[in-house]
Amino acid sequence: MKANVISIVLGGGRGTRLFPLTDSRSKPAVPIAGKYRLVDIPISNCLNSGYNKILVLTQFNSASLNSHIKNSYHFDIFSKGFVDILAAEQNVGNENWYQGTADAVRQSMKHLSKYDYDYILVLSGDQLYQMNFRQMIDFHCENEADITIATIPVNAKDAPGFGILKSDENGDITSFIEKPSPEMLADWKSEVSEKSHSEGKDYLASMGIYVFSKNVLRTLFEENSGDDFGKDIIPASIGKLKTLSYQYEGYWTDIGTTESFYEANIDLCQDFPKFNLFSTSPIFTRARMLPPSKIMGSYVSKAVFGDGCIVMADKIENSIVGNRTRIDKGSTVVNSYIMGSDYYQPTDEIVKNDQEGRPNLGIGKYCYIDRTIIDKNCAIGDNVRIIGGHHIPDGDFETHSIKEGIVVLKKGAVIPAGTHI
Ligand code: ADQ
Ligand code: ADP
Repeated sequence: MKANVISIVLGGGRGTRLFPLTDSRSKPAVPIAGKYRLVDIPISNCLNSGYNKILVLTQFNSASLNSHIKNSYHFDIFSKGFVDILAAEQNVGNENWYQGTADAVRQSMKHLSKYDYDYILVLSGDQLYQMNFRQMIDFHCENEADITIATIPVNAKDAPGFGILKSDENGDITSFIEKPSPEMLADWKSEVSEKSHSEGKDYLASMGIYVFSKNVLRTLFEENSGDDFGKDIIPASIGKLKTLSYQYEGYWTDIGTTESFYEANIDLCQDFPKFNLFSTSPIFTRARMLPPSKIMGSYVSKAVFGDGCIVMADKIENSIVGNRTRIDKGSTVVNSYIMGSDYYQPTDEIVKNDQEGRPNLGIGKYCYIDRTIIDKNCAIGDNVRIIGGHHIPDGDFETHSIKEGIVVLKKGAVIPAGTHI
């Protein structure tokens, strides 16, 4: 029998690691892969697993998140399904923003009381993976666990960025350290398969995906005032509650920083991306009724296009071109992620801008764009060169930021003709 589950997507703290993409929107609303939003990933995993009661917790309730959720996820009235947003600032002052992952869930418990559920599935909002949660929940129920943590083998370089654990042959977690230093891991041994050991993945990491039995979580919150699952709640449960490791072997990556976000997007353009967009388990998003993309005279290789694009560029390579992107003739876009535009400019506006020398939405003529993320609704004039790379130092400017060699044009930025970045 299918367990009665409510899913909670942790939609993000202040999202500073993704700034400036999170400057005017909450993290779950950040566009990925040319036509989706970050939040579509955990929501699609839930829906594909058969769980359709979903709450998204976010620090601020941006208009784009609201409209995306409202317009994307409609349920049959008989299904009892929903995707609702709970924003921290709706009920408390700014200083009472969710203090951490556990605090976010703790503050939402009063809203949960109106729903019927036996298990809570807690998910991160900034991970790219396809996972059937049904198998994890069944594992939790069959083993009568109090808490089940999804885990994945990682290597020594990545281990300090995660919660690292040891488990016994039954999957019982016997110790857990949140973000251990390399010294702490010196003589650490996790239970991983021979295959994982042979790939150098000797440490078992928490994926930040948890199943709690309903009353267990209530009691934990009553007895523990900690704000974080990884730092406080999980370590306090080891040895006291039946806390199991559910090992996952598929592709999973954290996309919480500008660099990991960029890499995950560009990987989608490769011959065999680690994350399969073309899978039988669909990623749901808003149905936009846009026309197909039109490409004229361009050399295109390893490129992923959203809908409704008009492209006359010379060359597009190793790049994602998001919905409604317009790229004029003579331009080259390589190793870049263009998020696209929210609307088309009317023709008379385009003509007027051309006459008065103002850039139009999209990318003008004879531009060269490399290693750049272009947020939505940017207008880039003719002969603009934007070339990212590790040669340029980090910085924050009016129209763009530079992080780890990746140039990020801010939403709605207007880049005059001839600009070089
Ligand atoms: P981190 O990913 O570092 O470690 P954290 O940054 O706290 O943990 O975020 C987990 C998720 O919750 C992210 O989606 C984040 O955006 C969101 N989040 C953070 N603070 C929030 C808040 N105040 N309100 C709402 N959402 C918030 C965690 C675990 C580790 C584990 C890694 C796996 O603590 O043990 O290894 O996830 O990525
Ligand atoms: P996406 O989900 O990719 O952002 P949408 O189809 O949701 O695309 O459209 C984005 C939003 O842009 C819509 O809410 C739409 O109302 C808004 N929009 C439409 N025209 C304009 C405009 N001229 N200026 C700014 N926003 C606009």
